[in-house]
Amino acid sequence: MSAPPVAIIMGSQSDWATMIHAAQTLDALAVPYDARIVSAHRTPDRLVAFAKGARDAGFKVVIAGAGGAAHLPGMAASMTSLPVFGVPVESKALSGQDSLLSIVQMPAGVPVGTLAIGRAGAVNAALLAAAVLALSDEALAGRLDAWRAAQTSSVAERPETQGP
Ligand code: RP5
Repeated sequence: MSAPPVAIIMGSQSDWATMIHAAQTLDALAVPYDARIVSAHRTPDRLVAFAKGARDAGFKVVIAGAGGAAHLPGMAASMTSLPVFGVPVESKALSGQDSLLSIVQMPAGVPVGTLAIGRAGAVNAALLAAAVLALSDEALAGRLDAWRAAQTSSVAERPETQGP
């Protein structure tokens, strides 16, 4: 059986609080995905097996979230030609600056599309993954347009006063 189009991989269970926002965004767009814990440091063999087999498994796009010394997106990208979007998870020690810098500065030849730190990056990684899939899926392109239109219509013209 073919894998769903999107793989969401993350370095730790603790990353799920961030990466669930990618999953929920894909849910909203009716894009199937598989979410897995794949650590570059703690489960390197699992990473190699996943990344080397991802295309043959049927995945089309990989979203990889990790924090701290965040090697997961880059190492995954080194072993697959699928598009890889990296999400820097906000770390406790350095607020995700370490994650961002670990992911973003890839050497020429091994691309990782790096998103913002934290929830915004996870949501946008899912939207980018959907946009890639929508290149060959008219129905999904329509759902993406509808998602954007709903976002636009949810923005009030003027701010409401809050609090006492
Ligand atoms: C990274 O180390 C993970 O991606 C996670 O963001 C970070 C901390 O992991 P835990 O110690 O919470 O498992 O590999």
